[in-house]
Formats: sequence, structure tokens, C-alpha cells
Amino acid sequence: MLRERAGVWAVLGPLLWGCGLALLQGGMLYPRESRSRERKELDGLWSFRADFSDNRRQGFEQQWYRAPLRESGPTLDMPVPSSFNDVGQDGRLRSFVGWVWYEREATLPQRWTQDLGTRVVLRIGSAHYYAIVVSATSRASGWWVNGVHVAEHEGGHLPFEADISKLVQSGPLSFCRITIAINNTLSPYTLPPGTILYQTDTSKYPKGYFVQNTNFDFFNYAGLHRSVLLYTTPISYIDDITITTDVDRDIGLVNYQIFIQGSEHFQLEVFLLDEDGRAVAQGTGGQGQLQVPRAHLWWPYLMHEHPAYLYSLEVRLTAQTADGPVSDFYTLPVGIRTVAVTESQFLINGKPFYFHGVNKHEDADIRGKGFDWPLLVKDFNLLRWLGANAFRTSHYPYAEEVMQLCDRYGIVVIDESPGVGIALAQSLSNMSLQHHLEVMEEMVRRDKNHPAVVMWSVANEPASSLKPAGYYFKTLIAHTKALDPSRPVTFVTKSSYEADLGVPYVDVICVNSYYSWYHDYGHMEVIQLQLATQFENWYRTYQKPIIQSEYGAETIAGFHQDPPLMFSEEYQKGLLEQYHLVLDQKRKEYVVGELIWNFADFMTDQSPQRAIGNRKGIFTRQRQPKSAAFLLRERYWKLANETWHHQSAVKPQCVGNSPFTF
Ligand code: BDP
Repeated sequence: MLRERAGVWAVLGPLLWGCGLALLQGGMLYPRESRSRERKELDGLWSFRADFSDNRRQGFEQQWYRAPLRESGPTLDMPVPSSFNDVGQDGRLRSFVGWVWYEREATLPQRWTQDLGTRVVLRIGSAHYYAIVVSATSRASGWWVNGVHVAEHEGGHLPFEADISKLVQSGPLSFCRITIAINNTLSPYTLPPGTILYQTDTSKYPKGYFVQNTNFDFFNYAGLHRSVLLYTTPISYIDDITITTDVDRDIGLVNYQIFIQGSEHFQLEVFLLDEDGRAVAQGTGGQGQLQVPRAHLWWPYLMHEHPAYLYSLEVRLTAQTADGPVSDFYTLPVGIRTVAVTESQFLINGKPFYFHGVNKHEDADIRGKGFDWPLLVKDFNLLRWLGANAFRTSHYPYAEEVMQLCDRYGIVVIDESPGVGIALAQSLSNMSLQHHLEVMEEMVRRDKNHPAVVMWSVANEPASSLKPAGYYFKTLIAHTKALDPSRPVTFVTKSSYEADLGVPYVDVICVNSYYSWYHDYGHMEVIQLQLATQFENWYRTYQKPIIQSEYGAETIAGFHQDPPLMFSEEYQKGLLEQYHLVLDQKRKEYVVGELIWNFADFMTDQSPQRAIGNRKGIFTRQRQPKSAAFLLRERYWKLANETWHHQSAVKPQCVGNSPFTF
């Protein structure tokens, strides 16, 4: 399939080693330390070089991976994780399209390189967009084993791995050099898609001039966006775990399935521990069901006095190998909860759940889409301050650490694929569909065990009224449901109820609308009528619950106008209030959620519609509140009060600044 796609890369010059994208095999468990596993982060400064040559292929032609990158020419220090675009002072790098090269050396503990019973894995959390990984090893003599191709991956936002044990265990080793070439070019067949526009009029543009165009509204940041790390497992190891949960009266049911690699003769024991570390259930074998009497359920934030209860599933493997018994241990957080959809409700643990939350982006000053703990913790503190109980990972899967915090805090997630900007018929072709199916496999494989994830979104605002969209979404949604029968599936539409060919296949209708923003500029008086009509049309046609999955207004923090004018803080508040009037009627019927666009301002491509990015945030890009944040905070805490399901008389209250105040 990669070969078929080679045309896409022709000008920007990929070097395809030809390993292609195989059907998804094996697991993608988050690397956790345990008695049998170690991890070593390779974050920090890497050497970096963008290939500015005309065809962007010089790096491959000159084989930059065969010697330290600095020998190929000038390199920069590049932080990982981070996007490369905004850390420098070179405008050409900010908008660079093509191959960039990252490199660093790693020293490995001796036992990793000498103990043949250890498996050493290189894991890349996210490399946007296309990555080729080459590794070289230096022997004690200072002799380098030339670059060996170890992995290739298409698509940012999702992790990939390579077993490098053979490479690092074939003799005494002093260093391991890792080189990652990344290409950020988007084509009609990538996810998200894009096009390269060549300008051939030499009276206007220099020879060979091209730009990357996209149909989505966020900057195509690129680079190593998440941690790169090495971790170990024994050669016989726990490769994957799949958990689904159910509830029978007060008994929590935890169904598990465990996949082992490296041995056919093994014993498995599983223990479910409560938050105090007490074993509440145990089992043996590769699959089974654990029963937990009087189970603590995983409840969303503000729905219960003890939200987000997490058990730990401890898996112990003892495998027989030619060299004797081998043990592996892996512990997975488990939340026991159910999810169901009726004609008009979204149920969590059998109770109606109303999504009052946000849409986010992975985006911040300087680091772009690079993972950042302080930013993440700040965002979660803001979400809880706001009284938000949910968000959508618009418009791509977020870092695994984000999902883990959602599990821990009870923030419900609509987990969205990078299927954004699918505007051309070409991007609904079989070639695109095939890739989209693979992306859903990778996504489900990574996120299937998070109790916080309650629904998959396969796309945002695709051209779902084009003819091929019917088959495309029917297949994509059916595939996702087959991968995970335990969760509803949706995509987010902006098409009209009459024209949309994908919505017949979704479980929940997610609709975006921008009344009084992208049309009827300044006329907030039309919002109620237009919004109510829209809801009624969708519901009459499909009788499925509806989420207002986006709405909002561009607002420059500090702009004030009364009576309100567009771009002022007052206009944003006024527009939201008009939406809320209708939402308050329809949530009594079939509307099951409202997600503001957007949590925070974020960077986009440059255009006359965007004043240094999209300003529809209720927080600025630096996470300071605009007036609308206070309005939403009051609303969300009020809504939380209505969905509080426990018997306790104490209901959540939004008091002072503490997100924990009940
Ligand atoms: C919606 C898109 C979102 C945009 C938003 C906007 O889903 O990605 O950023 O519009 O225009 O249509 O602000």
C-alpha cells in the first residue's frame, strides 16, 4: 500500500524501504515499569536537520543516517517532545514541508545488551506525519554498525514500536544511535488529508515553488510530539490485554483477554486490586471473567461523590522457555462501568449522562503539539474548575498520558481519529478508506482499556454528502464496531440532515454549527430559531440522541463592545447564551451534550480569517479565562447538580476556586 502511495511523496522524496503497513499485529500496551520491565526516556535535546535541498532527498541520497548527523552539515538542538516549527528563529523552518532528521545517541544499561533473555523495544509516542527510524550501534572498539532500518510508520498521534534487541545484543555495545527521518507532507490519501499546490507561473513564483494546503483549521505542526523511549520486557511477555466491563446488580464484571508472545507454554494469573491494594478478585488463564461483589463503579466527574474509581489489574505470566521459566508482570488500571445509548439518552452505569464539556487541541506556545506535563496538569485543573465532565479529542488522538488523567479524574472522552479535513472525493476513495480502517485499528488498540473513553469518533466534518461517503462511513463505522463492540461510534457532521450520507450509521448524532458566526454575522437573534429547527430536523429523521459537538465565536481577549460586536468578549458570551436557551429545552428531550468550541485559542494556518490562530477559546492560548469561561463555569456546575446521581444529600457546588469543592 505504501508503494501505491509513493506518488504522494514523489516530489518530496521519500525513501521507502518497502516494509509497508502490515495488518495490525500485536499489542500497544503503555510502557510501565514493573518487576520485569524497565524504561528509559530519550527525551531532551536531539540533533536536528531539515533537508532544504530542492527535492528534499539529499538526506537519503547522502545517507545522513550512516554517520553522526552533524557530519552531514549544520545541525540544530531540537527539544523532544516538541514540534520543530516554533522553537527557532528561522521562518523557513516554521513553514517547512518535507523531510527533517532527528538524531540522538543512547547508552543502554549493560544487562539490556548482554542478557539475551531481555527484549529491548524502541517506542515513539508520535512522529508527525511519516517516520522512518534507523538505528546504528557503536561497539566498544568505536566501530559503528551502519544504519539499520528498524521501523516505518504513517500518521502522527499514535505510537509505534520496534524490537531492537537483535541490534543491541549482537556484541559489546557502547552506544546506540537513533535517527528518525520525518516527513510532514499531507496528500489526499493521508489522515488528515492535504494537497500540495505547485505554482508553475514563473512570473509570480520561483521555480519549483509549492505550498501545502489543508482543509482543516489547525496548524500542521510536525516533529517528535511525544516521548521517545526504550523499554524492556522478558523474551516471553504479556503483549496485550483487552478489558471490557459490565455490571450485574451490584456485581462488577471484568472480562479479560490476555495475549502472550514468546512462548506457547505458560501460566497466567490475574489479580484485581482495589484502591487500597486489596485483592478483590482473581483468576487464571488467558481469558476469563472476574466478579467483584459490591463493586465501586467508575463514575464521571461531578456525577458521584467518589468519581473515577480505578482498580488495578495485575497480570503475572510464568512462561516455560528453553532456558527455564520466565516471569513477566504488567499492571493495568481498570474502571468498571457500562455505556449504552437509547433513542434519546446516553447512559453511563445505566444513568443518563449529559456531556457538558469542551473540544480541545494539543496546542501551546513554542512547543506546538509537543507533550508538556505542566500544560497538561494546568488544562485538567481548568477543566475541573470549569465543571467540565467531558471533552472530545478534536481532531486526533491525544497523548496516552492525557487519557490516563481522564481515567483518574473522571473526565469522559469522545476519542476522535485524525479523520479531519476529508473534503475531496479522492479522500473518500478505497485507498483512503483502507488507511482510515488501519488508523482505527491503531487507535482502538491503544485506547480500548480506558474507562474514560465512552465513544469513538471516526471523523470531523467530512464531506459526508458526497456520494462515496455512504459506503465509506458504513464500512468505517462497522469496522470500528467490530474492533470494539462495547462502545458507540459516531462522526461529527456539519452537513444538513437531508444530505448527510454517513449519519444513518452512527449511534449518536454529533452536529457542529456556527449560527451568527459564519453566516448572519452579528445577528444573534436568529440563533434560537435556527438551532431549534436543526435539532428537530435531525431528531425527526433519525430518533437518535444528539450532541452539539461544536459551537462558538471568535473572541480576542480584552476586546470589549456593548452592545456586543463580533470578536468582543460580550459577543462570545451573548452567542453562547442564545445556544444555551435552546439546549436547555432540548436536553429535556434528546440532546445529550454540549461541547464548546474551543477550550483554548490555538494556532492555525495564516489567513485573513485568523488573527494569529483561532480565537474561539474560552481561555487564551496561555490558559487565561475570557468572560465566557465564567459564564460556562456557572452553567456547567448547575448542570452537574442536575445529573448528580448518588443518594448523598451533598451536591456539587462551584464555590471559590477549588475544583474539588462539593
Ligand atoms: C469547525 C471545525 C473546527 C474549526 C471550527 C472553526 O470542526 O476544526 O476550528 O469550525 O471554524 O467547523 O473555528
